[in-house]
Amino acid sequence: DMINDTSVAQASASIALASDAASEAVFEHDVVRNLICRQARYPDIATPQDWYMALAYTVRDRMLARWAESVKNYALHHVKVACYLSAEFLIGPQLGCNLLNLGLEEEAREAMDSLGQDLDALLAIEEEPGLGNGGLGRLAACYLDSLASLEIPAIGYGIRYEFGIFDQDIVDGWQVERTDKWLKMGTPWEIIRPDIHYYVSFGGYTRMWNDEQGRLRVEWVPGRQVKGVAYDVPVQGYRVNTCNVLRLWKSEAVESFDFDDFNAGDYYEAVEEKVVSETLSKVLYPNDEPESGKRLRLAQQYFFVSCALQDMLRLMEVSHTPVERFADRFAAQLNDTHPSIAVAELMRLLIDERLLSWEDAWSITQRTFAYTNHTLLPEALETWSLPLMQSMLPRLVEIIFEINQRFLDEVRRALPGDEGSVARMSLIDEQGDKKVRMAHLATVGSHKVNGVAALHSDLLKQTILRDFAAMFPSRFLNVTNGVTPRRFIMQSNPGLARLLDDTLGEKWRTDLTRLDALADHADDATLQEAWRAVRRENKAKLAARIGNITGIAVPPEMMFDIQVKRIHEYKRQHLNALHIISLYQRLRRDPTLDVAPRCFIFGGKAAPGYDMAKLMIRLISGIAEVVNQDPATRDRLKVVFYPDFNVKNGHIIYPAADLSEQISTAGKEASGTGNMKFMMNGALTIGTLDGANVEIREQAGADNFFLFGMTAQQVAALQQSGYRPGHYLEANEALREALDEIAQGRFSRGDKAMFRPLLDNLLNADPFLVLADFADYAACQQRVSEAWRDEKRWARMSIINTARSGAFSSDRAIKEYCENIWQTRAVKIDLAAP
Ligand code: Z16
Repeated sequence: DMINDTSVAQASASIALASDAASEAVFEHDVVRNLICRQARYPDIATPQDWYMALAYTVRDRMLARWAESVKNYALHHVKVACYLSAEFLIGPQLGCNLLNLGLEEEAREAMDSLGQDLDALLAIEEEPGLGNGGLGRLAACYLDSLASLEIPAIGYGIRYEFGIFDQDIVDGWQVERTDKWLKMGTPWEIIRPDIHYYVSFGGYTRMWNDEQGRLRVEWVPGRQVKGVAYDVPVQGYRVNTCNVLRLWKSEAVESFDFDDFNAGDYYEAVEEKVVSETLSKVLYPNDEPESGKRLRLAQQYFFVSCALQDMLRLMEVSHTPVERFADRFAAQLNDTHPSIAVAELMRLLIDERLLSWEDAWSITQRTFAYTNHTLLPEALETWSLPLMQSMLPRLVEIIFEINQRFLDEVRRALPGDEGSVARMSLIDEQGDKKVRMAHLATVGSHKVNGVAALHSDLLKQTILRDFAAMFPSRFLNVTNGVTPRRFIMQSNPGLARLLDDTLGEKWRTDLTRLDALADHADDATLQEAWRAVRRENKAKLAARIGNITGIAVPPEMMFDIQVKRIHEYKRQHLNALHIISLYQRLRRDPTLDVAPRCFIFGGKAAPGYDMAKLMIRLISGIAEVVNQDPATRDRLKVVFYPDFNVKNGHIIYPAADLSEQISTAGKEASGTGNMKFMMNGALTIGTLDGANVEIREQAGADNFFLFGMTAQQVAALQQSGYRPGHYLEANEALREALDEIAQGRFSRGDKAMFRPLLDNLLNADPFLVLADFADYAACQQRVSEAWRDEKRWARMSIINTARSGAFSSDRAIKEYCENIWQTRAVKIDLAAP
């Protein structure tokens, strides 16, 4: 059982608290010790990378002591643990936020200083683990940060991709992908646990047999097995002792499986088996919507989910808890449908391996799982071809059929004779090639289903899950997304954080709603001056970085108008681009035109197979190329495509924005989270009534938000009645001119064919109503320009935006998940005094 020896507890506490006790000298000593004992380097010849590693290990040691205490407490007190199952965790660089959360930043800075090293230079070396595509993966990382900071026992379960999201280069204006080799220098942030591993089966067949007790049993005889090994990343809470874990699974070959090949001397076949097994966790799929029919993707999903559930069952065993109590000890959140095969896998583990009855297993399963939906776009709803799933996961398909049969019986009892509802709600889409509908599996197997913003949750109930919402109204709820203020204010905008401390005291740091008090000072001239100074410095930093990377000189006095997010038609970067062209044309025509000097900054990756998105990047680059060098406009208009937008680059971009572009077609962006990061940092938003923009506007007040565009209802109505983009073109000369200049090859070095697919799409189909919203967007941008001229008014609006951003802390979101879905509570971790 638990070793509770006081000397062990004291040793642990003294490791954790070493810095508190003897401060900087001990810290410095530990860095040097790690440099020698971990990097095998002595200071005179150590490279910056060596110093980075030595520092990272020094910080890690302090977290691991807290981690051990946290785990011990969770086991000792049999607490309920929140498990966040996600195919993506976009955690970003670790050193800076761990220093911040441990409160060690100043100490580290001084220690490194005395060792002749600049902390900021070392922070800049870190390769971020890009284990996610965008919003969904970053959300999972923010939630882990909040869970630890709120002292909630939690585990994140995911995949340790060897290659994360690709690095983006821009070559001749086009996106070029490079493999993300984030592990090439090793990473200090993972603990390999060779002893924590599980086997995952694929292929083969099932058979029935009678066991010694005469019970009918099902055996899955797999075609092959893969081993999953745990790689743990510690997740430190902010200024608390709680340190949770992100447990990522790496796939490995199962030795026993190639034994026969080895004996037969077929070395190559044995090695091939190993290679195939290891490809499972090799690379992240770089799409924000599913690619149909990708066997490897389904294998990845099942792989990590099975490892996670087996791990949870093992944790029950080591704490001597009967499996019947599973749902009292774990809440498991399904981050989109990517892990939704978990519903069937937990049933399999409980029935086939733990011998529970169907009814008991189903009760546990439904009480354990809850499902978060992140999109309504039909092309983004995950389905798997039934034959594919049958060949890879034969036992799981049997279980899915049984779940479906019992569920549809229930539907038929509730809605006698309504076979339309039965067909719509079935877990299997029977039209054409049969498919398993993963959102239906997740919904049926969960006790709660949530959308990620108020509007999105409403639309979810009115559209794709309508039948389910009618049948199980109490299952549905909203949890608006949030982002962590640790990373997105304190770490990335230290100037603002200091100003907030000076103005409000430090309470906002653990309760972001305290920012509200700032609104009382929004007109205070001294605060406004200090506010502007912070912003000026942030903008100068970004401008310098842009100069270094792109060679474009950006005057920091310009308004920084920024759109950073994945490139997608529904996010409408091309609407922004069309407005820039139109502005450019007006400026050329009338050089005295009185508009605010602006720098339009874009960033974001396009899925490698998404040609239209790649063309949108090329268009932005083409506009930049023309506009930036035109003597007629270059003092008043700049356009930048910032390459390789990722978490790390976000740190420098969000704090430098004056205007945040949130211009998706209403009803299409589930929530957005970049919108929240911009708002916290004092940017004003120009946006549609979409996703969390609606709530951002409610919080900021309509006067402090630039609203334009059709509502979700109007969008649906227009598309119902037959949308004709040509109608809007005829009515708007500026729009015609902008599109015409693209067609003439002005932004493609004379090539009139380059942007043809984009133009044809807008002129003939325009599925995201770019043309319909153009006029209102341009008019709204005019209002933005006018507001910018009044410095005091702008500063006031900026301050109010930060002041009202407290609701968008991920702490608020996590409290709602705990209260309304997980039923988990905080557990304080105390360290014994040394
Ligand atoms: C993703 O990042 C999102 C949805 C999705 O289906 C797949 C991926 Cl990879 C995003 C939403 O588009 C965004 O609106 C939302 O804020 C984010 O998920 C987190 O909920």
